[in-house]
Order: sequence, then C-alpha cells, then structure tokens
Amino acid sequence: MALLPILSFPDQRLRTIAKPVEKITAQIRQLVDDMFETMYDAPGIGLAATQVDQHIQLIVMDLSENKDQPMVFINPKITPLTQEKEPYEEGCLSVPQIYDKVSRPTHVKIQYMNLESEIIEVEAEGLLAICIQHEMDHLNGKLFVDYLSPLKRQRAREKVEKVVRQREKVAVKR
Ligand code: K1U
Ligand code: ZN
Repeated sequence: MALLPILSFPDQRLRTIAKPVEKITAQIRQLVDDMFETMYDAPGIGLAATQVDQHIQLIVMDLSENKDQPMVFINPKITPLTQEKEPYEEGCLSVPQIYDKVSRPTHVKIQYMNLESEIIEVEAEGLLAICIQHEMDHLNGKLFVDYLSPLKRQRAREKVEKVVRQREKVAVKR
C-alpha cells in the first residue's frame, strides 16, 4: 500500500474529465487500496481518483465513525430525485483548510459498479448524497469552490497556496 500525493487547487489537472473504467484489473485494485490509505491518512471521508492524478471514474468513501465501512464506486452516475436543495458546509482534501456552504439536491439515485463488477443502484440522502455529488464533481473536473463567489474563490486560492507552501517547508525540514 502507498500514500498518494493529493493535487491541490488551482492545479489544472483537477480540471481533467475522468474516463470510464473498462476492466477491474489488479492495477485498479491496487489503486483502490492506495486511495483508501491516502483518504484515511488525510483524514477524509471521500476521495476521487482525479485528486490523485488518476483520470478514471473511481471514488472511495467511508462515512462511518469507526472507519470500517469502505465503499467503492466505479463508473458512477447520479440522478437527482428531488428539486429540493439544502446547504451543507463542505471541505475538500484538494482545497485544504477551506470550508463553505454548498447547496445540492437532498435525494439522489446512484448507479455504479462495485469491485465484483456488479451493477448497483441505491437511493441516497444525507451525507452520502452530499459526498457522492462532491466526488462526482471531481470526476467532471469541478471543485466545490466553483460554487462560491469569485471573491471567495480567489481568497480560497491564496489560502491554499499558503498552506501548500507551508507544508512543503515542513517536508524539506524533515
Ligand atoms: O473529496 C474530498 O476532497 C474529500 C472530502 C469529502 C467531503 C466532505 C464534506 C462534504 C462533502 C465532501 C473530505 O473528506 S473533507 C474532510 C472531511 O470532511 C472530514 C475529515 C475528517 C473527519 C470528518 C470529515
Ligand atoms: Zn473534494
């Protein structure tokens, strides 16, 4: 297993549109393991392959308190089941230390493939509905700061650049 570097806003690679996974190979299984290790270490509750510079339709997630309910979504598609939207304070491992409210549909249908190549369809609400929409945005090259005002986005960019510079300084000292 390996910790993978996470791309940070405004890295243009985060704007890449992910391609469908054609076959679940040993390489894909290794990437899934590495993405879980990276997500748990960060720590985060979700991670899209885009964030680790792998441009395929793959998402890992674990919303459980004890971090013992890993979920893998391959080639996911989401359909809103309601027009009703609710704001939720989101964070993002690619936009460290920035949190802001984003309004998204509260109920969605998720269709995806699991690691056993089975096609699954579930209805989601709450944090699962929010997180899957946030991660799907990553696969489509979109970030939660794109929903904010240009001023907030610019401030987020400056703060993230500062955080990244600081992290690099600490890494050099080690
Ligand atoms: O996509 C990502 O960068 C992961 C992101 C997922 C997410 C969080 C909140 C709303 C929508 C999507 C994160 O995991 S940010 C970190 C976070 O939320 C968290 C970290 C530790 C404990 C609990 C939550
Ligand atoms: Zn994110």
